[in-house]
Amino acid sequence: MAEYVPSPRDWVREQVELYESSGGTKGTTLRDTGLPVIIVTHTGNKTGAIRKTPLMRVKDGNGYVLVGSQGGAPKDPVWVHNLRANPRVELRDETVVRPMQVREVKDKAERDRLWTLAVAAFPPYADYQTKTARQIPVFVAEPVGR
Ligand code: F42
Repeated sequence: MAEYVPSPRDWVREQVELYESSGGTKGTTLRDTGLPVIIVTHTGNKTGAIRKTPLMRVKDGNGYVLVGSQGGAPKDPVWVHNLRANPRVELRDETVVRPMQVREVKDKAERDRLWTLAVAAFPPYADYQTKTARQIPVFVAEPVGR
């Protein structure tokens, strides 16, 4: 079994701890926005360690849209590289935890549709895109059988 290595950022690590230790009943929203958050458990592409990343919840049917915005920072978040290398993840949405397969969305029409959904769920994503020269990566996570 790989080891779980928590985020070095205090607020992120603390959100993951509260979310998971409460079984998905506490710490499930982003600070004062009240908007829902999911937890994606994935594998480090260099260390093989278990990583847990909170992201905004953007639903598309049975699937979820994962947006690598990192507040409009100049570089993609590290978890984006992890998902590209290891697309099998576990996704927690409040009390429900499911294995999922992740795929990066490259097709322009599909990305445009999902981006619109993402901005509707979390409007600051639009501002984050204007802050950075990179195109913010978008993934879909879809449930897989156990
Ligand atoms: N970030 C987003 O990008 N989008 C969101 O919608 C979002 C929502 C959100 C909601 C609540 C919340 O608490 C946080 C939220 N965040 C959101 C922030 C998100 O959880 C991440 O913290 C952020 O995107 C930064 O991701 P990151 O993977 O760059 O995290 C850094 C701080 C980090 O953990 N770095 C690790 C470290 O130790 O420095 C690296 C961990 C890692 O995966 N290492 C790899 C490995 O192999 O283990 C190797 C790394 C490599 O070099 O390739």
